Amino acid sequence: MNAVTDLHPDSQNLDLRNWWMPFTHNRYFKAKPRLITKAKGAYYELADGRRVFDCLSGLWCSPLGHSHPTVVKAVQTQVETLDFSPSFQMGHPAAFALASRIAALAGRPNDSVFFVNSGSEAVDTALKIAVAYHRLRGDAARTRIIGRERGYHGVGLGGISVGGIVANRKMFAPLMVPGVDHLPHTWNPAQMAFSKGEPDWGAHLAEDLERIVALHDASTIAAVIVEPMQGSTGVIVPPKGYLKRLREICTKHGILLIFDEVITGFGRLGTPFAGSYFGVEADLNTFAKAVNNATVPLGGVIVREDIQQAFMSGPAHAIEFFHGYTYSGHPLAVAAAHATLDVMRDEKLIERAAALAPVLEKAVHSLQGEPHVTDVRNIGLASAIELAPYAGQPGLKAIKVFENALNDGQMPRFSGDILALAPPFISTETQVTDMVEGIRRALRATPATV
Ligand code: PXG
Repeated sequence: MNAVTDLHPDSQNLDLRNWWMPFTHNRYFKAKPRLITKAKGAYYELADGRRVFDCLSGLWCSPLGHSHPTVVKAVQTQVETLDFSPSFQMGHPAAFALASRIAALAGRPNDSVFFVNSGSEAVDTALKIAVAYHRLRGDAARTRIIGRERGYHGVGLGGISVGGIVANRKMFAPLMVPGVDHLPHTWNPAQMAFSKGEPDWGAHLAEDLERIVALHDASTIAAVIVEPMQGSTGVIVPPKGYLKRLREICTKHGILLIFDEVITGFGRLGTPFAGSYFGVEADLNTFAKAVNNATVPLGGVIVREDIQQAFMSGPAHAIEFFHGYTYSGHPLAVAAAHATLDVMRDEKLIERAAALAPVLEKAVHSLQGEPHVTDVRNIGLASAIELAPYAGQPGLKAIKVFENALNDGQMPRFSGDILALAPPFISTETQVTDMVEGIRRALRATPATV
């Protein structure tokens, strides 16, 4: 029996049947369970006691590493002080302070922040705000939304409609939001394989938005939503000038631009948000994950001041936006966010992510030429390695490499035949280079055929 198949000492007694696991090969997993029992700093501890390096910062969400004492203390104190506070017609001070803090960090101190509990909710909230905004301004025909192929915007009905991953869409086609078009994705291996950072080729792909506008007329289009860097489908980095061009076309036609910053928000590119990295400002920005180091679910939407003001026209006693969640601005999530932002500021972690980015770039691109590797992509403290699939068995190669990596003390993310590496901001340079060496060994240990 190898180490992966026998990770839990009590696996005989643990009943794995009832938890239907999300985005997981449930049958494969339950035959070969991989159980995590603890986490501290940049490492997870598996049920057999082995420590593995957290190569994706959880699921892109734990840049401080795990159980940072400042965050732990903040949540402990909060649960004893105010464990829950209704946010419909009541409010608690820390949530207001957090909204101000996030707006300031985004360099948009007058903007509003709407709190939700996940990236999926943030996306659906942003789409609602965009469509309602146009209607409130008397532009009610602006209802179409433009997403992008290979986009991931969570699993809400809005998010899968604008998203561009066929497996997430095809089963649910009758439930999807009507009136959605998709821009082409920007990954073209013939033009950009093994590019470092932003590829030189591909800015012209933004012109496809003009084609969609010409097809439907700008007067029918509410918003364009894109991830500044496509995370889930394997760190697809925007070509130089692409996002700027999207911004120009949106502005020209009165279309709102939504950046889904669920992965890029709070430092992943070495800047607070991707907008500042690319020098392109969106009208609405979604966020989640790293905002509070994922200690308690939290997400949100940053809303440009005048967009929010468009909602403020009825009588003052009337609700302006019929939307919200029981847990919007949950005190524990908010406390974890304040603590996370304190740590990011005090330990200069966003600067550290920026400083580690070239270390990751150099290390991960040294995998060019290793077995199976057909592309390496990177930006900020994020990277992906594309593998040649086993003939007729898509996805299996990455599972094999992942299993070898886990046995080597590294826990990368695999999805399809892509591995993603986006280590915590607290990582040392050595941990980053060791991570890549572990992946190299895992690639070499993986057979060419099965
Ligand atoms: N938007 C973007 C850009 C995301 O990356 C979501 C929305 C949805 O967030 P929630 O909190 O509803 O899951 C995401 C989530 C991966 C991976 O391995 C990525 C995500 C989630 C889980 C795994 O790339 N992104």
